[in-house]
Amino acid sequence: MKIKVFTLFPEMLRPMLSQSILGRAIKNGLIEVELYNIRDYTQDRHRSTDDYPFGGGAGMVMSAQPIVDAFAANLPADFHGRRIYLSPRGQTLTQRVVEELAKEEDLALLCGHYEGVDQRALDQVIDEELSIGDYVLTGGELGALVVIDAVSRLIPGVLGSEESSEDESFSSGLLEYPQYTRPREYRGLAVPDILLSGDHAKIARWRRDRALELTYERRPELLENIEMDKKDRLFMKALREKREGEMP
Ligand code: 4HQ
Repeated sequence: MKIKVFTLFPEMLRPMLSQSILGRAIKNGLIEVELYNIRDYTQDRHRSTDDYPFGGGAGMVMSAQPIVDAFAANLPADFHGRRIYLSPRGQTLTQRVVEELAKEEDLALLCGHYEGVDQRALDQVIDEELSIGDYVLTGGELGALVVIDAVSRLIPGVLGSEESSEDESFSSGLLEYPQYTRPREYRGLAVPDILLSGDHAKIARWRRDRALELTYERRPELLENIEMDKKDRLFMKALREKREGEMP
C-alpha cells in the first residue's frame, strides 16, 4: 500500500515512521509512506499557507490553493484509493473502518492545522472525512499516524508471526485477556497456574473466559456483535448469575 500524507509539519510524522514495526514495514517495502509539505506548493513571496477566516472569528484557516496544488502535483490521474481529511466531523475510526481501509491500494491523507481548511479545498480533493475520536487535536498529523499504524498492521507481512494480529481484542471483538511473562512470581504475585500447565485447550478456554469477563464488565455493548458458541454462552450465563448474586 502507498500512503501519501499532505501536511504543513512532515517532521511530526517522521519519527513514528522510522521506528519499530512501522519502520521495519517501510524498510521492507510492505508499505510506502510519502510525506508532502503543503508549504512547498504556495505561490506567494511569503509562502503563506493560511489566512483569516471570512466572517471573522478566532484563528486561521488553511488556504485552498497550496492544498489543491499539492494534491494535483502528486496524485496520479489514475489514483486508485481514498482521499481522506482527518477531522472531528468525520466518520469515527473503528477497527471495522480500519479493515476496509486496509483493502485499498493507496490512501491520501490530508492533515489540517489551526481552525481547519478552506471548504473549497475539501470539496475539490477530498472523498471523505475521518475522525480518530471525539476530542480536539491541534492538527490532523496524529490522526494520520493513527490511521497509518492501525492499517499497516493488517497488511500481510507487517507483523511478524510472533506479533500476529489474529488473536487480539477488537479483531475477535473482545477486550484482551491478561498476559504474563517471566518471572513466575513477582513481588509475591504469582502467574495463574493454568498458564504454566502446558494444557493448550485449557489455556485457550481460560483466555476466552477472561476476555468475555473483561468485556462484560468494561464494555458490555461490544458483546452484542460477538459470535458465541455453546461454551461462551454457558460462561456468560454463569457470569450474569454471579453478578446478580452480588447485587445488593
Ligand atoms: N483535528 N480526528 C482540528 C482533530 C481530529 C480528530 C484535526 C483538529 C483537524 C483542523 N482529526 N483540525 N479528532 O481533532 O482527526
